[in-house]
Amino acid sequence: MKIKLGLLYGGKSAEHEVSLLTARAVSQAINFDKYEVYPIFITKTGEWRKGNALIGPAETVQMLQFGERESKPNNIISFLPEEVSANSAMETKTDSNLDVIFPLLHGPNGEDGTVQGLLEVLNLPYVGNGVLASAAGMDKVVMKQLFAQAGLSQVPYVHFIRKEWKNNQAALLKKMEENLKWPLFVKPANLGSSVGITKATNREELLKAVEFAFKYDRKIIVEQGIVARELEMSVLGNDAPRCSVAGEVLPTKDFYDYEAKYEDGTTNYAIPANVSTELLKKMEDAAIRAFKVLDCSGLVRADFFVTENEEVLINEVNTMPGFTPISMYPKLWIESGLSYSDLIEELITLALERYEEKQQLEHSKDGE
Ligand code: G1L
Repeated sequence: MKIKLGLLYGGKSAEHEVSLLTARAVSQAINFDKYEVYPIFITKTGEWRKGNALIGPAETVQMLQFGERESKPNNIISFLPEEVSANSAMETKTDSNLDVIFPLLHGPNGEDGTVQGLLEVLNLPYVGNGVLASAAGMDKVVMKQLFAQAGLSQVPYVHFIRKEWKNNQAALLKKMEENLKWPLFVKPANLGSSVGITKATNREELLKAVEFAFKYDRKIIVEQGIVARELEMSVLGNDAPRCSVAGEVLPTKDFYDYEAKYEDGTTNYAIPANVSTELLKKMEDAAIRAFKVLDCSGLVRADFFVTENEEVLINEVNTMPGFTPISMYPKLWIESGLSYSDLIEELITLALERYEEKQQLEHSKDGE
């Protein structure tokens, strides 16, 4: 029998379209001899629409954006495996149940651990990071604090919430000006993409940048800008993760911003990056440490700054990186000898392995 795979995509976030394009790409790379693929489309207004099994790869995103009439009722309960909704003594999986979910969602309603939490409650295996890693990886401040704990080097930063800014603005400005060197990068703590980010080269710009970032989050982070190369590495696995070759982001703009990243296509990459064996080794060590301290599973893309004297600073990790065949994460694996299809296959296997292992755990004393 074929494995029933649910492709979960769309969603309320700004990256609805990216998600659709990614779902199309994944559908085109999946082995239909092995998997029966069920599309689960979340509309921009947040309605869930489960379609019939795809008969083959989706040629267009329109094929994945079915309307109300072509889909089953949008009821999350209909996603409940029967052993949860009915009787725990029943057979574990029935025909109507999905065996594994591939979530392709970004932003506050999919990348921050909430969708992963839903899938946990439903007791459904799913691809990629779990609740903890997804949530921790979405908050730049939490992530940095964990990285520091793991002994990873980072750029100096200051963080605060709106209330602290309101009450202690002078003290916070003093702290920033004393501890950080210009230019500064002001960012909302909680966003996956680059919205709300501004560069500030003096106090006046800093004040504006802080106000701007507070439009997007109640918590912000101010990082010291540095002159450095931007290198990235893909990590794949569960308990024994491994690293791809390194890639380098060669920005043509002032900094790697939202437009450069998603819209104008001006960013250039070097894959593989031109790096020494020692530098590669330092990056691999840091990428694995970051993966472990965030308790990642499946995958993570680790982003670094590398200074002139080859000091490796971790910038962030992305628990749901861009995932079309031309995105950095898959490209680094393709360059490392793992095709896009094989990468997808491995991620699904890792999801099932993690689920099986978790099922073996006891939930009470002596398994009562
Ligand atoms: F399921 C995986 F493999 F973990 C996974 C899920 C989602 C990898 C990458 C992504 N990425 C995205 O969903 C997106 C950033 C393309 C969404 Cl807009």
